[in-house]
Amino acid sequence: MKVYDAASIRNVAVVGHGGSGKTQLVSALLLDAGMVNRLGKVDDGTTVTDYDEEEINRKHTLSASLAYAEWNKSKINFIDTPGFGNFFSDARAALYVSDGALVAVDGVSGVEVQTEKAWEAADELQLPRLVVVNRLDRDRASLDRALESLRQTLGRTIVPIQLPIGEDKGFTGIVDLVSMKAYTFAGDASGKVTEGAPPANMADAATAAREALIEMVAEADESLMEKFFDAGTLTQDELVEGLATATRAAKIFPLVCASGLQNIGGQPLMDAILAYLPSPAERPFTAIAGAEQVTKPADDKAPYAAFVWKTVADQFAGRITMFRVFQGTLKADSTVANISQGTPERLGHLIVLQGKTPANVPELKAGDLGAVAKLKDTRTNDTIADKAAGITFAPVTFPEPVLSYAIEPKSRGDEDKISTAMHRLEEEDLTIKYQRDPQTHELLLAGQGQLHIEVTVAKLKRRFGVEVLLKPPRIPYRETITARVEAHGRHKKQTGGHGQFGDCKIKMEPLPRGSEFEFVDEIFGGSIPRGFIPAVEKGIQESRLRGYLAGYPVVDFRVTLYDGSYHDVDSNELSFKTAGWLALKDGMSRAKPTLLEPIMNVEIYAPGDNAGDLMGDLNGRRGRISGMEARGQTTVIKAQVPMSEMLTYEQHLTSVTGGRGSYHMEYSHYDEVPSHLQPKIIATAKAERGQMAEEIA
Ligand SMILES: Nc1nc2c(ncn2[C@@H]2O[C@H](COP(=O)(O)OP(=O)(O)OP(=O)(O)O)[C@@H](O)[C@H]2O)c(=O)[nH]1
Ligand SMILES: [Mg+2]
Repeated sequence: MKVYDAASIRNVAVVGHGGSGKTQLVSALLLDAGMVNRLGKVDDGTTVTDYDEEEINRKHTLSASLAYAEWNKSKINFIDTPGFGNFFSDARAALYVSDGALVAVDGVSGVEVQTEKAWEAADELQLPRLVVVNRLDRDRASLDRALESLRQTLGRTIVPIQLPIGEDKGFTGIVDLVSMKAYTFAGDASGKVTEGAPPANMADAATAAREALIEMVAEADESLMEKFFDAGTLTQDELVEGLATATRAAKIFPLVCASGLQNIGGQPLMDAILAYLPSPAERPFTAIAGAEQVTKPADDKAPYAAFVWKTVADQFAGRITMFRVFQGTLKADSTVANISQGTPERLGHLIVLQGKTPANVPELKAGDLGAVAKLKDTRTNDTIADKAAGITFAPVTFPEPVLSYAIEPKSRGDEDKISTAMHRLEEEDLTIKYQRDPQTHELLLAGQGQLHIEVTVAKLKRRFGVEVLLKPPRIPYRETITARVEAHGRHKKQTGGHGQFGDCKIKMEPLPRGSEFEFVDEIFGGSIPRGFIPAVEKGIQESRLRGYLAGYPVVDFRVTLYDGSYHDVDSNELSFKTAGWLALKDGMSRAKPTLLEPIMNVEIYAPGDNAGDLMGDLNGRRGRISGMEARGQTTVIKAQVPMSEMLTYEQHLTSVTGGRGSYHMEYSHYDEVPSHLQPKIIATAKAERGQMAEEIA
């Protein structure tokens, strides 16, 4: 495989909502560039980038993957990313190592939840973008409507540089507004393209759209604006240059048209990537040198520095580490330094990936994306760099898990296997957490949502041969108090020789939501010797974390220790710890304890027709609707809903909207559980954990 240098590389993250056709489109582009010789299809499980069995079964990308197209003497590296919210962290990491993004929207639905999330993530990186209105061959697809929803939500600077020839079933090609050429396709998904003049019936529309484009380009640059005012238009060169400059500066976002399934629009799309998105040579990268942020060019002569953006735990090849070389050149069969771990790593074969298929390269130069198998200690987010480079890369932040299930091995004795396998999976997916519940000793698997957990469990089975049962997700309830009380804890034991004696008095009072816990020591005059006060606090802490009503941690309150007594001989730490424990228990019995539950911010996107049904349903789920707006055909509903009511939402939304709705949620705050719902939660928790509470009491 040929080695490319920065100026002839484009790194493009393909992002957008689930089902907007990203994987299918990449598949078409790979055929058009001659990288494969037939059109892989998502529906047949034959695409290059959805190669994982789980992806093939579910027909959704679950993990970012690499592909490349050698096009017009350059190499375009595509990162096909998942559109589902549960897996979005991979898209974020992909954007971080790209110089531009291809944002896909569906020609029928327009902008959806994850389109917006992807756009925001690209904004944070000030990443140049092309927008592709995709699946234009579908019934009711419309560039105008999609454009309206794009401009309404993402900004007025999205501007078509192509118009579709025909719409829905009649979609046969595109008119390029810069060259004013038409590209028509054979209609057999072969990607065979014929260049010609725009159809006569589109002449007016194309001229008008080109003028709008010229105006937009002129507006993005003062000197072009002057020329535009003088001449009333821009020259062809000014247009081409101006558009490229404004796009690279992320001032304008050109829009193109495609159908991945019919393989329409591929060649002009790749031409647009080369023409308008920057190469690594044109987009300096950001790194950290000491305490400062520095911006540096992709110089392949500089000391090497690479960033690991993804790790895959492959069952055959072992660990595969994917990185971007930001500067310098990495050579196969060399030893490099992992700056983050402080260890050397031996590189074997350097590879570039076409989906799962590796091709060896002797070296990878600044700007390129590549991978290496079987590194020992390297993890996602690590910097691999020559010390002389003097830089590291800021890590990509991964979201904390929002949902947690208990898992149980199907066969006894599999627990060790689970934990080995889970640690491998945690390496490749930084958004899951696996741990043992310190209280119930259950194995807990936490992730970004139901689908994410299911996929993780499926991977456990397929790759590591461990089968587990999933138990209903645990809602992380909390307890708190609603009344101020004084309480007393006294521990006294008279045995044969040495006795035990500890005695303390506390005040307990509620604090505002989110304040967790405060301990205040107000002992003056030595009613409890200094040395025993930490023991009292420890007893209270332990007791608080064990909960009172249902075994959930007690939060948002203050304990003030104000009095007590001791015995010269019998008092010791354990006695005072026990006294603290008993005091809290005593106080809890009168402090009117109550349960708190997590409330989620939820955003739902659905066809307007379903809005009424969905709002009614949200009321039933104790949701508070905070906003609703129409965006083209889509309605966006914003609400706050208790987490416990959202566990089955995915299925509900799918069935109401026939699969066209989507939603996104994140943790907002804790709120009191309505009193009529508390007894059931307490009874369930007690049934699970009660025994232990009894033992302690
Ligand atoms: N009619 C039509 N269907 C398409 C087109 N592109 C993709 N599809 C279908 O839409 C579905 C989703 O396509 P994908 O390519 O998997 O979409 P994606 O954006 O990669 O989805 P995620 O991986 O979940 O983010 C599949 O059933 C495809 O066959 C298209 O251009 N036209
Ligand atoms: Mg996909």
